[in-house]
Amino acid sequence: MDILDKIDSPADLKKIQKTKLPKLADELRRMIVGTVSKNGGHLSSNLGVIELTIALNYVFNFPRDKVVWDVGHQSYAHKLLTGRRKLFHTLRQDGGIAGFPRREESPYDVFNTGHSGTSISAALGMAKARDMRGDDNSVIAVIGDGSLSSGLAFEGLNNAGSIKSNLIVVLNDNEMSISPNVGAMSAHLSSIITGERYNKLKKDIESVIKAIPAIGEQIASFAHKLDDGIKGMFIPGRLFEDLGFKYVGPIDGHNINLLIDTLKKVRKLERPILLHIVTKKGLGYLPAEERPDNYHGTPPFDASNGNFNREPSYTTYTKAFGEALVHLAGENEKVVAITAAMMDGTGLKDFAERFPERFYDVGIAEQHAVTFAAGLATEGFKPVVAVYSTFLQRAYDQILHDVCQMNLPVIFAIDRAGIVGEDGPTHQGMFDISYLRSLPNMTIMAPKDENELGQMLGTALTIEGPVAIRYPRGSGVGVEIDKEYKKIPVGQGEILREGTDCAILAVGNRVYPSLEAAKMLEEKGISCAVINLRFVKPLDRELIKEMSQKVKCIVTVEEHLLMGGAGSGVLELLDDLFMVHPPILRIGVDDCFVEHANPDLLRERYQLDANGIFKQTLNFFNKCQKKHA
Ligand SMILES: Cc1ncc(C[n+]2csc(CCOP(=O)(O)OP(=O)(O)O)c2C)c(N)n1
Repeated sequence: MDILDKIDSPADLKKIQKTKLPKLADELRRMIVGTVSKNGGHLSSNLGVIELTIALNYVFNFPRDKVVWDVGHQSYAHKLLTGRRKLFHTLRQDGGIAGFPRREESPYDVFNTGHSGTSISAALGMAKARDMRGDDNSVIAVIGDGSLSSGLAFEGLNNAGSIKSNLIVVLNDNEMSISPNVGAMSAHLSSIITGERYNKLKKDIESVIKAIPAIGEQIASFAHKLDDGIKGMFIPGRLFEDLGFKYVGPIDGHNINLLIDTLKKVRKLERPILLHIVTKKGLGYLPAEERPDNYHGTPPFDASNGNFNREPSYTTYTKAFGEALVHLAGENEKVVAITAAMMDGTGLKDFAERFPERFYDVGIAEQHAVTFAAGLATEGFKPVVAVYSTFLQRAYDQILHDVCQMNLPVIFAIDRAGIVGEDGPTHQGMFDISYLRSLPNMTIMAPKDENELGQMLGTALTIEGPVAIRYPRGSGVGVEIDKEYKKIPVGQGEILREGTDCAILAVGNRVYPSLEAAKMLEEKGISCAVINLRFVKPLDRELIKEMSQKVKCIVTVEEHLLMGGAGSGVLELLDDLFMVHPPILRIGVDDCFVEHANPDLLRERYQLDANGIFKQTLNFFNKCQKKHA
């Protein structure tokens, strides 16, 4: 890495001759492929913006100038050029550098991102702050064509165009979201790239003119001369111009010199600019070029051939959900599946192939996905919105206002609930119970294993109101999947183990570790019951009441934040019942954002694994005993 090794800041980059920059791009690519193949991470998106990142750091004076990376999954080259080269091998590891921009990590990361569509609004805020300060630094938002489909991005564009502040939006168009991009905006952008819109219009006009009897041919040849005029009327990017932006492009996003020259020109323009660059996702690493979706967010792989190192040991929850949904949709033609640009991630690929007429990928538009589902539900359909816990946060008002208030039967299949690991605090699914539990009409379930997930989905389809099923990222526990989807009585937990000293009330993926913890407690002479709550809302009042009359302490366990979680629900319930109940320990994560690290390590750290549950329960039980002694 002859050139990269000499770069510790953008000032070092600026000393490098322009002719050597393509070699630097190669070195950055090698470094990124090498590290991501070991640590996992976002590969394809990063490989696509190497030249752009070099050009931005070459032209602008960061951190006085500011760049906001939308989603932030493409910020690796920026990290490498802005002083984090020596730490890059720690990418996404415990205590290492984050996979997304972090203000806490570097002054060159001016805004933390992780969720799509925030860059334009944040950059506009920074631009306005600059104006109010009377300063003259540049502010740039880099946003992908996929993220441009999110409502927030449109809100930002709409406001930026009318405020007329000096702001540069770089639209990185690779025609991909995670999978190929969808929607009308995406079609609009492709028509700009291919020039189809203009060519089609020209052909249409010519054929209309030629059809005019006698003089048609003559006018057509005259019209040829007006070609430039017609082009001017239908310039690419007209949409952005109408929104108040100066549109520049489309230009080749891998031509460093062209990028540098263009950025130098547009930085002088004192108005909102939309620079449209065209890039190839995964460029420079063949397996990622051929299948950019496979290497969008990837586990470690063999860099020499792109092969993935390990398959999950058991069926994942995602796969079990996808298979159950296909089965249930085969029996019920009202079942419709909706994803917000996460077809593969949420396990809907088979559904999309089997029932294309009942499958909707709405783009990165969680708010729309939920209200769209609500509309379908008013007409008697059974929409299933498959979404990651963290991204559903964005659609809170839609769940409240458009689903729960009308008590509509929309099913939320909430994947990646709980700890997700290396993607860090923007992606951990730690809040869904709190934000859903407070909503009237909402039923919330959490399966203990991949088999129960299918049964809960079947059960959800029989409930005439909104239902959320939360389940974790990754492998199930390896149980057999039943052929039939048995209905679970609504609001009923299950006793998995009897006990008289304490009772653990566990949620979802914490049920099995709680069973292990109970066994360990038994070895210490403590008799511990374990309840699979199954329903976080409504809670099983009778069972919880019965348990609390029987045991000396109660422990709730959930992979979720404590505040407002299932444990809070149990406390509220027992308090509401006006009964004298035994002391309650709530196990979960206490009031913090969970950082990036391996999920098992995080579970150990937060004492959510079997050993942690055992230790916390033992301490608590002993404390309670002393108090009563
Ligand atoms: C609100 C939200 N929903 C879903 C995602 C998951 N996600 C991460 S990147 C991505 C695709 C982004 O596409 P684009 O902006 O075009 O960037 P590219 O990866 O193609 O460079 C998606 C859907 C997210 N980060 N935020």
